[in-house]
Formats: sequence, C-alpha cells, structure tokens
Amino acid sequence: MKTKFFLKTVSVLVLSMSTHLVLAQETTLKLVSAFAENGIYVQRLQTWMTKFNAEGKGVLQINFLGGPKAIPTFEVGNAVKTGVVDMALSTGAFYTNVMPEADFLKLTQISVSEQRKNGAFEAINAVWNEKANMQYLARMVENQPFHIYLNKKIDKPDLSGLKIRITPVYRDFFLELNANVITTPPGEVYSALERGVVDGYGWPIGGIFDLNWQEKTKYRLDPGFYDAEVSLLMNLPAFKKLSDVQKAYLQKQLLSLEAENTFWARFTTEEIARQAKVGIQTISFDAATSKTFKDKAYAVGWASAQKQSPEIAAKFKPLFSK
Ligand code: 173
Repeated sequence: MKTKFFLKTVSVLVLSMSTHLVLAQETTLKLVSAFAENGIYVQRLQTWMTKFNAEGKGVLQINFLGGPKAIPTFEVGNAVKTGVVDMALSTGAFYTNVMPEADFLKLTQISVSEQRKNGAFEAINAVWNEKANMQYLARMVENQPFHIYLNKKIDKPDLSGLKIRITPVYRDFFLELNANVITTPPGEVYSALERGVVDGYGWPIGGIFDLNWQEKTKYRLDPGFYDAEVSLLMNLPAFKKLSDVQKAYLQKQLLSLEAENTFWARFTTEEIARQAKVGIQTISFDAATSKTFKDKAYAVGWASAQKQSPEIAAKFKPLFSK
C-alpha cells in the first residue's frame, strides 16, 4: 500500500517536473509588422512564421500580433526598443525616432550575405545594440530599388512644384530635386493620392498593387536608387534571454529566410510587367542623366548620414559600398 502510494507520488512529481521543463524550454515571441498585413513583405513573413512554428515546437514560437493596426508604423521601433513587443518587421526609415542611423541601411550596395561576411552585419549590430537596445536579426528584402511614382509628367529629373509623399528614405534626395515633401506611413498614401494632397510618392519597384496605388499612379520614374531594406529586429534583452538552443534555432531560421531573397529579382521583373500592363508609363532619361541622378541619390544619402552621425557613417560607408 505504502509503496504504491509512494510510487504514485513520485511518478506524479516526475511528470509535473518534466511538463515544467518542457514549458520552460519553449518561449513565445510577440512579433508585429510596421508594414500592412496584406502586403508582399508580411505575406512572405507569414510563410516563414508557419514553418518557424512547425519546426520550433518545444523550443521557440512566434505569435504574430498584426500590422500597423496593432502598433502604428512609426511607433514600432520604440515598441521593440522598450520591449513592448519582442520582434518586429520594419525598415529603418520607420524608426529614425529611435536613432537616425536606422535609415542608413538603405545605402547598402552589397547583398546581406556579403554583409555577413565583410563585417557590415556585425558593425550594424554594434550600433543597434548600443543605440536602440535592439538585435538586428535578418534582412528579408534586398534588390528592391526605390522609385519615384508620379501623376504628372516631368521631362528632367526635377520635382519643382510637385508635392511628393515621403519617408526619411527619400527626404534629402527629393528636397535636392526641389520637391515639396509630405511624410506619411504607407497606410495613408492611397487617400493622399485620392484627395490630390500629393502628386506622387516614393516606393520600391515592387508592392504598389498591395494597397491599390496603381489606380492612382500614371508614371514611374527610372532609374531606381538605394535598396529597400526590410528586416527583422528584436528587443535586445529578449534576445539575450534566449538559451543557446533557442538562439541556434532562431539563427538557423533567419539564415533560411535570407536564403529566400533570390525571390526579389524575380519579383522586380513581374512587377515591372504588371505596372506596364495597367498602363503605368515609365519616364526615363538618357544614360548620362540617369547616372547623375543615381550618383546624386547616394551622394546626398551619405552626406546626410555624415551630418547626422559622422563616426557611424564613416564606419558604415566602406562596409556598405561596392
Ligand atoms: O514607406 C516607404 O516608402 C519606405 O520608407 C519603405 C522602406 C522600405 C520598403 C518599403 C517602403
């Protein structure tokens, strides 16, 4: 009798201990997106999160809280910094309120896999750790140059008299091209176009169909400039709290996400064809003017980086450039 009772007690104890251990091993991370939920970036992220959660049972899980309705686009950076959420999908331009350096990532001219090899990725993380209390986890968008989309035709690279929707990505370059600029999150672009508040907007080569902007877009100016950076970020204390096993699992999934970045070149081809098909005309210039335009974008971008943060700009420039 006594032995039986004893065995039962022990087995209950062991069982509850092992359940406890399993529970202690699994961590669920809260993730938000600064980009719209129905857009291409989050669509691709959803696929990744499904795989992440399926393979990460008992180790690490991601709980997707949503897009800008959960946390407004320009507040996502602070939510990661302060630990309101554990992870986010965002672009540097959306969290310059955390640190101006965030927007420098648009200036990279080499792939993220090269950035991991030449020390750029590590240099980025040193700054992100120190200035934003963030771990820079992975870049899931590359090879997506930005363009100027317009409703009025221009015949030279001059935006005089035009009102253009921007984020910090485009500000100094478009000002240099004499534009009047208005900052909005992506979620307000459609109504700004509809109400005639703006004559155009900046956006990468892909994605204008996600929020139906093609309905209000007549021209795309070529060439593109910079490279759209969309990355996964993590609150630094939350990152540090992960066990070695969890960190290794996370890293494996992050590298597999970046390995999918070959998608973006294909997407560019598809989106150019799709824009042409709905009647969006391209505005382009001769080769010399196009080169001057693109060179000016980088010159202005780096000049502004140097002004905002001289030491970090000087450190990043050789690591980011071709
Ligand atoms: O909103 C934007 O135009 C912007 O800054 C951006 C950055 C990266 C990808 C897409 C848009």
